[in-house]
Amino acid sequence: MIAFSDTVRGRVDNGVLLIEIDHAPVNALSTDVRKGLLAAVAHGEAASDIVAMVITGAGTIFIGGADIREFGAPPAEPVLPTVLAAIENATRPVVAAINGAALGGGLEVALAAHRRIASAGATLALPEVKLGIVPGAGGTQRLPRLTGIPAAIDLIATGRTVPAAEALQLGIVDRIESGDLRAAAIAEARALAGAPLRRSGALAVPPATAEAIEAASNKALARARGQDAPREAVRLVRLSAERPFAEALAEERRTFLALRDSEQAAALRHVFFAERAAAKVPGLEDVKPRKVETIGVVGLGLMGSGIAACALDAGYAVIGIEQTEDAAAKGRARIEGLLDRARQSGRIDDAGKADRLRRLTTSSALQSLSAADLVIEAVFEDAAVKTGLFQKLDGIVRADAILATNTSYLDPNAIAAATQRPERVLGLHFFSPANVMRLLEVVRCARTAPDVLATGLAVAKRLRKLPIVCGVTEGFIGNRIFSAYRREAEFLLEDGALPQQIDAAMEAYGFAMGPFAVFDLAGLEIAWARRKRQAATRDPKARYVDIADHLCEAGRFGQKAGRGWYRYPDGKRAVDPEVTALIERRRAAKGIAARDVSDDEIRQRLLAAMAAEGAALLSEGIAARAGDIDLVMINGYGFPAHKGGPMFAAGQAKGPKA
Ligand code: 3H9
Repeated sequence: MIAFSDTVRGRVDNGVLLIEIDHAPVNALSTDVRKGLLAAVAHGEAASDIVAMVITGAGTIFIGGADIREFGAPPAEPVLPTVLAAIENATRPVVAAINGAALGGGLEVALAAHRRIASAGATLALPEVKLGIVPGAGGTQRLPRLTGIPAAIDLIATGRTVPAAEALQLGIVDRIESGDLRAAAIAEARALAGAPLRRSGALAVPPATAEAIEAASNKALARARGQDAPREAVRLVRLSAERPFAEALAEERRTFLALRDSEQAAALRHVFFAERAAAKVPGLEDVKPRKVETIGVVGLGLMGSGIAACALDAGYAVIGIEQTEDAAAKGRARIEGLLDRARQSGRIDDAGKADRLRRLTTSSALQSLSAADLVIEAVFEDAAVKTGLFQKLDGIVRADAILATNTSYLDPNAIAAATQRPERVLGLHFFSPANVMRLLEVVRCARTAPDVLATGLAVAKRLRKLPIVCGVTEGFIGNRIFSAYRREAEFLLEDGALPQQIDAAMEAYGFAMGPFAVFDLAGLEIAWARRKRQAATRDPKARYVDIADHLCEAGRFGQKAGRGWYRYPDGKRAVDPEVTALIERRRAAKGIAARDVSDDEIRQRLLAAMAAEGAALLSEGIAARAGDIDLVMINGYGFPAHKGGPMFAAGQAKGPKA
């Protein structure tokens, strides 16, 4: 065994130097790994007992990419392009044995090798755009030489992951090995010794029509609103056919370094690390979750059927309950509809659908929930209905089964208190559509037991959700911040702005939809009911805007009603002069003279309102970390990820931290 650095070692097998990167947890390309790789290749080129080399990763990951933790500091030598030039220009063959995920710089290492063999379970991606950057070590130049420009644009500008089989089809890998990957790679490397080497950088870019390139760019950029990296990725990939390899590589590197230092990249790195931090809940380190294999879902409306479909996707057995057999049948049909949609989009096949349906039972017999390990309630949002249900469930489910409420606004502590075992109750607040939205607020009630909370998190992870733990407060993290956002947006209306101006300002900031368009989409009636509920306890001196109440009184409940803050002729959002007149009337009634409100003021006030509410949630201990709040707003409310979330953006506004 030869140690090339602390994290890279080698051994010679039948004249082939097997270079192994061993840098837990993901074999990221730290300075030590880059040093070790460079030394290993130099050794492989010089040693007289070696004819070829194989690069592979220890454990289940090939290489998880550049070490993101090093991005805050200037690049340290040797930089990755130097290492990859040494690999590509080696005179002895280098084979990449891709034993698991090859991501970012990790895939770039493989692309610089002369041949790529992947295990059947390997996954490949250049996900740099998700971090606000572009590949910085040849990915934008070597990949199109293997796949052609349209496919390279698709992969690099979206950052999407491809499984080994697709990578083979696209020409990214040369072979899939389902047996002993290392042995196969060593044999192939040896066989290549002395033969002409296929260097990716020396290949001609396969021709593609201008239309195909244009179509791939448009498709990849369709969802990249306001983000710099995807646009730059497209430009760089196109450059591969226009400029000599070395010149385009230099341009790629320049772009990578500039983007690496950008605000968007800092924001997306914050999001990356916030997601990892969110999974770690203080106090739960050594707590074992309970076993969950069967999930009961009570209420199979829009939300409940989405939750059921999601649980079926994750491999759980699901017991769906409705009030009557007829409603249960309708619920089952709704779940089947969701499965059909997944089948039409190619996400599952016929066998997948059949398997899911085998794991689903639906009925009106609450008693059948005695078999459930976890019951999620998704019934009508009414305190008496929910507490009544929990009391019944308490007597039906096993003593160690867990009860979860999906309430958005009611007090889960009160629901828990209605049971004999409040310690087994928690909130699982899904977002609609529940089988699509990644966010899940996991609500720790006053008496929730640690292993019940840990189970909530484990189930969320298996459901492929992003769980954020929060304490009990009306609306939890997301809806409380959203209420503050709504309140400030309405103040802006009274001050002189109009819905369309406010929406346009926030859409220019990066939201897919401005607040008023969102209110219309979600429906105005729930917030109206809430305001009526709170009317008696509202501070009479606090500023209160009643324009939305007038809209509701006029039956303008939003898009479903065809009218809300906007009109919807042919389903398309249009400014309604009646709403403008109403706003003017309400301003006049309060004696407010409308003034010009700039787009900057709109953005600044709305962001500040969100950040202030976030700060309150932190000080009340409802949210544990500012990053958790950012993740909620990004994943549940359309806050642009490349701005890092309201808390991160507020920090930037005050001046980025050193
Ligand atoms: C790049 O490569 C740029 C190049 O083109 C330019 C070169 C010049 N660095 O996600 P997990 C940590 S850009 C540092 O929970 P999983 C992570 O923070 C990079 N640390 O595990 C966590 O640490 P902790 C392109 C990293 O099994 C731990 O590993 N690469 C990195 O669910 C476990 O992470 C990417 O964007 C990293 N690159 O998933 C890949 N990656 O325990 C990003 C992870 O202290 N990574 N960590 O909290 C991933 O997608 C997933 O982590 C992966 C594993 C699929 C690898």
